[in-house]
Amino acid sequence: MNRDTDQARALKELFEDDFLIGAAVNPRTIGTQENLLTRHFNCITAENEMKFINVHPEEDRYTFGDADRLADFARKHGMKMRGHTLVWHNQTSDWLFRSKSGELVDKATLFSRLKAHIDTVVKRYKNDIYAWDVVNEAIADEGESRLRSSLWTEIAGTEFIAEAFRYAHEADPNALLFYNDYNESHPHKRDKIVALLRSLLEQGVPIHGVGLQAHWNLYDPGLDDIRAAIEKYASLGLRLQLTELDLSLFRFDDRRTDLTSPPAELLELQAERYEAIFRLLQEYRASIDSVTFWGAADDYTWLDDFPVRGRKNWPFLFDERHQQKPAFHRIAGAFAAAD
Ligand code: HAH
Repeated sequence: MNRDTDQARALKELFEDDFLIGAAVNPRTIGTQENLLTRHFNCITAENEMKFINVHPEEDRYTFGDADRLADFARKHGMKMRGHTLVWHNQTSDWLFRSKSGELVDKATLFSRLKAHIDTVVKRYKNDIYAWDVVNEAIADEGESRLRSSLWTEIAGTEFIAEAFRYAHEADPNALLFYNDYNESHPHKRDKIVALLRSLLEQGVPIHGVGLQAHWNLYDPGLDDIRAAIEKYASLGLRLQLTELDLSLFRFDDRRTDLTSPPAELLELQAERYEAIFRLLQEYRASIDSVTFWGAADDYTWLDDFPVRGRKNWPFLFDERHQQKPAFHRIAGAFAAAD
């Protein structure tokens, strides 16, 4: 087997018959990671630059500079682009929910503002973006109530979800529209997500797929839970995409912040788990259209500050110098043999 960096096949080529391979990017990483991104990936997502607060800080002011730069990068390199995200409880401008005097607005006002936002953003990128995360993380993690409490539910109950999909579909009838969430493979939350999706489909809401964020770690979730989740979502007739894949070396609440390089035995576990995950994803390639990582290489990951601030993490297939890690070699070995 050829393990030479330059001659190894690109990730996007290993899976060209299966799914797109994406990476989240930002204005800095399209520079610092340009070679890696263009060699191994055929799709990008803006990490933050298309979120509500980034593009629409005031009612009468849109700020598209950074988002445009990322869309230009995709176009220049012939990469596809996913849009992230139109409705979320985080990183959303407070003005959206309030009148000039600071009171919460009524449902009709919220919906007309939401429609204007979605219309402007989705139309602007209709030639660049083929799939949108229309609603992000609306389901509650714990407990029996289905939806997460937020200003959205406080003002508009459950209806904002269906409305957002309708507005997005009107703005770009060609875009594929996704509901996106994390802890998507944990049975309790999974079943609530399935119930939401089923009810949207029953109402005739234009929804085409479910985004499995896939913020996973070496231990959790189990492969059986990932498989069961894929089967349940796929059984609804929806398309599946992994939208934010990363494999943390730590359990979620591990507080250790002393590591400055990744222990070899953890990189080996990570390699085994990445191989097992990609084997599973390939089994379900008929339902899965794309696998996007929430970054590209270990020099930059949101996990360095989440959920434990200052806990350096190494979640990807490429290291801090953009060299292939044991996990990349495992995948390359496992999937090159197949052709
Ligand atoms: C995601 N939340 C968001 O979708 C993305 O926009 C952001 O840049 C990073 C991660 C994930 C998340 C989680 O895994 C656990 C708790 C809260 C949020």
